[in-house]
Amino acid sequence: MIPVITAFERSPDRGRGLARDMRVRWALEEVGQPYEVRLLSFPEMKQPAHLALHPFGQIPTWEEGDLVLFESGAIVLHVAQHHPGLLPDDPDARARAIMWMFAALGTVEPPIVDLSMTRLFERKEPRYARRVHAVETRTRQRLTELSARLGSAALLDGAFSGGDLLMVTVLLRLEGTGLLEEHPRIDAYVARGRERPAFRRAFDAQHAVFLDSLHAGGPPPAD
Ligand SMILES: N[C@@H](CCC(=O)N[C@@H](CS)C(=O)NCC(=O)O)C(=O)O
Repeated sequence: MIPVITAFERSPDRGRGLARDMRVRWALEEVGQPYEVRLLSFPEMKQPAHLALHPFGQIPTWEEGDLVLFESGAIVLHVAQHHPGLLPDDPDARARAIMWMFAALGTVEPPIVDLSMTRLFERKEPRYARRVHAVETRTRQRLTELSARLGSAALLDGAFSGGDLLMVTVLLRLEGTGLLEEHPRIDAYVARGRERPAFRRAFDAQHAVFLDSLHAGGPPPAD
């Protein structure tokens, strides 16, 4: 059965691959599984039909027969558990790969999302500069710690895993901020992720949605 995922009809990131359907698309491309995409407008995401799938009215979701999932991390883990390619067979290595998936979403993503939301929505607030500085400091700390752990390794723990996939998608949000460049090892790590053919296929697929949205009625609001 071909799963159906949801994604923005008009992504606010203008096709930069930062919306969370990107990580699900990438996981499916890594394991070679076909999928379909149902595009949603913002109003549609808040309608009862979508809220029945996703209690918070967000994307992505996953529909596969009777199974409905939300939360991109849970969806990527589901893909990884059902298809070879994203989790090692060795039980200890598998547990560590899942640990890195949680670390990406639970420990590294929060300050990064906080930083981009602050820049997006608080620019006119009186304490904007102080707030950005504080969130950048927290982000830098995580990057310093991650870089120390990565060391000279190409990947987080041996072979490419769902942990790397989620970590790279989380770090991608920092492109253009200058923070990645402060950590050449992490910068190179993200570049290695971007160079994977499966990443490129997933990126192109979501970018095509952005290009279609331009043809359909003008660009979405800039982020
Ligand atoms: N923790 C959730 C976050 C989902 C999320 O924030 N999705 C965004 C797009 S990347 C969204 O739907 N935003 C619109 C909204 O919250 O109304 C996940 O990883 O799936």
